[in-house]
Amino acid sequence: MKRITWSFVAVVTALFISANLAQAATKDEVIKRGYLQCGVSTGIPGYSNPDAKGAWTGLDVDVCRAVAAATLGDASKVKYLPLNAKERFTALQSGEIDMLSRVTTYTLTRDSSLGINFAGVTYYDGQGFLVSKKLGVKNAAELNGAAICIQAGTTTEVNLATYFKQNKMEYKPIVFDTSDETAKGLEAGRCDVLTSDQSQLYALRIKLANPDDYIMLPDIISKEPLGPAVRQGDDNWFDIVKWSLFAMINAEELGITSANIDQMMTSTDATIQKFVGKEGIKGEGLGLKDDWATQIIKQVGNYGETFDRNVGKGSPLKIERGLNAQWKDGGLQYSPPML
Ligand SMILES: N[C@@H](CCC(=O)N[C@@H](CS)C(=O)NCC(=O)O)C(=O)O
Repeated sequence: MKRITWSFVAVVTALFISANLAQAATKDEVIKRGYLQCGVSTGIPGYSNPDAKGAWTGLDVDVCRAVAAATLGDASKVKYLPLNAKERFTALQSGEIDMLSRVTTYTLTRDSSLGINFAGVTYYDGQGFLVSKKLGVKNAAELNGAAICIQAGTTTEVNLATYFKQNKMEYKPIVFDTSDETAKGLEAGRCDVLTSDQSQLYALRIKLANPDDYIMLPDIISKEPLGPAVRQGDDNWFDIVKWSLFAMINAEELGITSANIDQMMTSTDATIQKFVGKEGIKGEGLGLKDDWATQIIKQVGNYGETFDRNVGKGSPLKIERGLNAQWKDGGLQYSPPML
């Protein structure tokens, strides 16, 4: 009896210790290593895209940079790992990356059965259709019998099947592993239609030799809230990624920008003082330096700045804020308060 009791205590203690070790692991590893390993796409302009010299930019890239600024005090300390849709979750599960920031839709199945947690929404999206003008169709209801290019291992595949079944239509899926192959499939006429999250369709269109030969249909057939994900079992790291994104969203709401952050340091406004780490819990709750949020804004900018520069009016994509506007402006971007 006594032995059973002791082995029970030993197991519980071991579980408790391993849970705590897991909790400390990712942040400590990143700090020890000196850089963050961030999983991104193989190349989607505006979201995560390398230039000719291999320098990465994009909205998803800026989330990696924000986490590096918060954790290491330096947004440039990131190693980007390009991953196609099929590879992305394994890379996170195996520990090859510390976080995934790659146009990835937050769904029940992924959040509950892959050992990962979504840390928020960087971009509210929906699935659309990019169609060759030659096809002469005006909306998705006219796509019966079309050959449709699509990427393997995505929510896109599932939504497409559901949509066509519900509408009693047929289609021929032409499946590729990377976005470049998918776009080439459209250009080569292997398919008449390319379907994906609408943001990626805008991004892929600018990569085509003749973008004006293709039109975006008005239909949106799904909800695609895209956001960063981390491994389960490391609550501190989960909080760091979650609050790095919240800090960017909050800063925009509070009017804190990369241009005025230095003046904000001397603000007497209580909410701003908490944001810049002069009052309140500062960095303690996340186990970071008190200037963690300040560094994000200084080095990366607030959510609105990164949206505009990468995908919005200051970028070739010129995407409207739409659902991604602040809640006060009729959008869905809403951060819990940093009190
Ligand atoms: N949001 C969807 C789709 C994500 C996705 O992988 N989209 C393709 C669009 S073609 C892409 O970005 N590919 C980039 C790549 O393979 O690197 C999901 O999470 O399943």
